Amino acid sequence: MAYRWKNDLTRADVTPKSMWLNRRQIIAGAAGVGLVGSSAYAQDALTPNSKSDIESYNNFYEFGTGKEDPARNAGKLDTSNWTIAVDGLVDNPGEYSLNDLIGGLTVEERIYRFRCVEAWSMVVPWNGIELADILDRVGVQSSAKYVAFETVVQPENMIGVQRNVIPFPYVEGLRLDEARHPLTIMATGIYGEPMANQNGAPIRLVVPWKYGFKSIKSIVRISLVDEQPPSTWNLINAREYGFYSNVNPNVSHPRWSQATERKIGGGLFAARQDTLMFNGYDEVAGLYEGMDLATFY
Ligand SMILES: Nc1nc2c(c(=O)[nH]1)N[C@H]1C(S)=C(S)[C@@H](COP(=O)(O)O)O[C@H]1N2
Ligand SMILES: [Mo]
Repeated sequence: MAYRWKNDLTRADVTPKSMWLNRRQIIAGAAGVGLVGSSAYAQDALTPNSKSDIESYNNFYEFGTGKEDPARNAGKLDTSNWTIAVDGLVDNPGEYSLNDLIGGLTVEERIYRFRCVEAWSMVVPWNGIELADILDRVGVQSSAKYVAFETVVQPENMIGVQRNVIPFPYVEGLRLDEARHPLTIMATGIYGEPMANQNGAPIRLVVPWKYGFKSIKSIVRISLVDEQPPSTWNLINAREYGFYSNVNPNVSHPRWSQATERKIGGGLFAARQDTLMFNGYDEVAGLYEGMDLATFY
């Protein structure tokens, strides 16, 4: 399968097929109109960001609203003896240790493009487990339709929680078929090492075709439910942040265009790159057949 990636594959193999084709199209297109510089730009769109980019420019409001705040403050997050409550419509509910939840499951490297709703992006080499494998372990009942997630709250360790910058706990959700899609992972590492606290240690969601805020960090609860669960940014401002939040260059945020993005790490004068439908992961399109993607944003 295209996205059952192994660590010993080449960069071409680890790039999602749609992105690879897309890149060739971009290069061919650029050559056709003589834009020599543009092929370098297309190549850059697929090059993983440095570890230091990924660990120093973050959104994690529990540790403050500035991009440098999480790197400065998340050292206080206590990740020892981490447990994850699994509840709702499951055969095996309970308070799982990390090892009980994911021990023995296949950890893969996934080099994913990551697009924040604020119109910046990165490419991140995650290490993680398909969420579907975890769902199989806990036994999802047939009446379940959505998966809800919740982030840890450690008020004494979280300056953003002390200052009440947004409502906590941070919550997110996916439709069950989105959660089961092979691209959806629970990440535990980056560049082959345990992930830094500011990236959502010890375990966070990664849904590469959706805006970054869907990829909830430092998860302590997974609930299988039959109704669409609340999601933090939708609760804060439903007009600006939908439940689905699929990356879509054609649907502007009320306050800015989503047609292009700035890749972090490119320097002040780097060209913006085009944002792609589903962030380039066209293989998810079938999940939304018959839905008006301008309405279900
Ligand atoms: N718990 C929690 N999860 C969160 C956030 C947050 O503030 N709190 N920010 C989200 C947003 S807006 C983005 S863009 C990504 C950023 O992930 P990164 O810092 O690893 O790049 O995390 C998402 N997950
Ligand atoms: Mo974001």
